Amino acid sequence: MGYETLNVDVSNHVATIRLDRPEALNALNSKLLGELAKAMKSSQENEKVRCIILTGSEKAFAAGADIREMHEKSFVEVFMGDLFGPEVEAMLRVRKPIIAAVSGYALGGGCELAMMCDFIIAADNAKFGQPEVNLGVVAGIGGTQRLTRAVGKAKSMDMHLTGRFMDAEEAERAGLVSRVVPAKKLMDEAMAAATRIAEKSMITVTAIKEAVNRSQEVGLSEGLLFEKRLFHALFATEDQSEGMAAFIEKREPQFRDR
Ligand code: CO8
Repeated sequence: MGYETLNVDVSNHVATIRLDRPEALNALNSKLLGELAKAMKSSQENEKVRCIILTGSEKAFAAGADIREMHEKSFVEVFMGDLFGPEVEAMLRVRKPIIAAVSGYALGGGCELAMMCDFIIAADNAKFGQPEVNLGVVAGIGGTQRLTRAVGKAKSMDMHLTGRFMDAEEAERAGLVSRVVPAKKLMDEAMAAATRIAEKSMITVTAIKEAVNRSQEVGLSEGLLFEKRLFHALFATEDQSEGMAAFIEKREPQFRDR
């Protein structure tokens, strides 16, 4: 499928979705978000795809929601039109792992989009921020909630209230990103991680994504019960028998998603 604002490539069981609006630093307009929702849905449905990488350009992952497109909208338009609601829902419906490979600016909706992915690998030139305060608004697609869960209340308040940017090193220290790599190696590192995930059992990978995401929604005892039930349930799969047999026989496992 051809897109105007994205490039999508599928190779080695990995779909790489690249945001491509260089003239606006990949600002998220309705066209781009609509296409992203479609690309995510088709990656979910494509049996060849076992992991997804979401990335932007070297200068910008995404510099936020498109301010030019938003600035004249009224409350009634955005509220009744549920601005970006369906597109965000589409992202969150993806059950395959999504890695955000972030280089340059990830601001506002860009930072929020990266946080909707399962983990973030940052280039050493990455800059994260929630500068909506400068525009007279608050984050709208998860910033106040996901950033706070990721880095804690103090730093999240600091970021949202001052609108300052956080560099990659601070983002790693704070727990927003899982690793920082040299900008030139970003896509190689992201692809290596995605390929490694793609080799695992999709059943196990899907269960892990569900369990870790559950930890963000429920209390500890509910989360622990959910995890234990999944652990027990995986004993019904051939991939569990294969994984454990391969360890004992000192060989690589051959997972078959069964
Ligand atoms: N929207 C529209 N256009 C943008 C955006 C944006 N968010 N960011 C950059 N651009 C455009 C610029 O207007 C400029 O276009 P032009 O050349 O035609 O003037 C081009 O991209 C290049 O930008 P700059 O010249 O500004 O580049 P600099 O390197 O000088 O600066 C910055 C880069 C620091 C990233 C700067 O562009 C900037 O501050 N951008 C805005 C960042 C921002 O405020 N983001 C938050 C937006 S609000 C938001 O994301 C809310 C999300 C929730 C929505 C939920 C709805 C329910």
